[in-house]
Amino acid sequence: MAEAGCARSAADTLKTLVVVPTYNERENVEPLCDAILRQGSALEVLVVDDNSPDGTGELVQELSAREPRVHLLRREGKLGLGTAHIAGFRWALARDYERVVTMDADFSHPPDRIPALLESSLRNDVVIGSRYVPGGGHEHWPLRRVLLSGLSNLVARLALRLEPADCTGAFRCFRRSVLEQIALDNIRATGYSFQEEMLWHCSGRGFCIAEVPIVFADRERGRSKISWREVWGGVATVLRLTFAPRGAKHRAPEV
Ligand SMILES: Nc1nc2c(ncn2[C@@H]2O[C@H](COP(=O)(O)OP(=O)(O)OP(=O)(O)O)[C@@H](O)[C@H]2O)c(=O)[nH]1
Ligand SMILES: [Mg+2]
Repeated sequence: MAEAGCARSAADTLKTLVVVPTYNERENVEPLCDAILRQGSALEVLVVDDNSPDGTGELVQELSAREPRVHLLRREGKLGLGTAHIAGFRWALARDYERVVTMDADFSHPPDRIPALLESSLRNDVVIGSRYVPGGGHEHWPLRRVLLSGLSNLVARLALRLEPADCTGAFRCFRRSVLEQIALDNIRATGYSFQEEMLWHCSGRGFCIAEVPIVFADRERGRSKISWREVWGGVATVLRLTFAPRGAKHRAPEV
């Protein structure tokens, strides 16, 4: 029988921090924060800005003065996407958030899928917004990006024995307990390959990982920050983890 009455969504009940790393995202950051906050009353945003020369940080500072659900964490320079995520995790763990969602600032990750990630997180420890499950995909992506993403995922799945179909995307939801148990200090990838390394730790610890479909859109405003340096960083991360012991050794320190 269908459920009757008023049901509140997970995005209205689970206190959630959406971590958005930014570097030169002035054109995207304000509409993105608005779009995120519209998805549920329990959502807040933390922008982790690396002193963007285009003034993204100043813009978010003004925004946070008007909107108490928007927060800014400023770092002194471009320290990498992976360390920005870790800084966001630590910021959330120092407060009482139940879930942490991570996403890019350029609207590639559709904000209207945040509620689906959170609903799935009621049953799963880690939820990935996935391009590579039925219903998912990407729009307007140049062939070289399709190939790079496909190859990176294949390598991650084969070499690191990761099960998710999308191991490289940054649109994810973590239960607080996951972030408390992963030894964040042990994560060495500072750039884009942080995504594979984080998943490797989650999988090694036996967390339940699910995927919900998303359609990834190519950025319309601002410029890409991906570089060959990130590609080689990814190769180095995969090689390092392929020969690293998995699981128990990566337990978080006892507190
Ligand atoms: N704080 C911080 N954010 C970063 C850094 N590098 C990239 N970002 C952000 O990370 C997200 C992903 O970067 P993108 O340039 O969109 O990378 P991408 O999605 O692989 O590339 P495109 O598909 O071309 O957009 C964006 O929100 C960037 O602003 C960094 O060093 N520090
Ligand atoms: Mg992007």
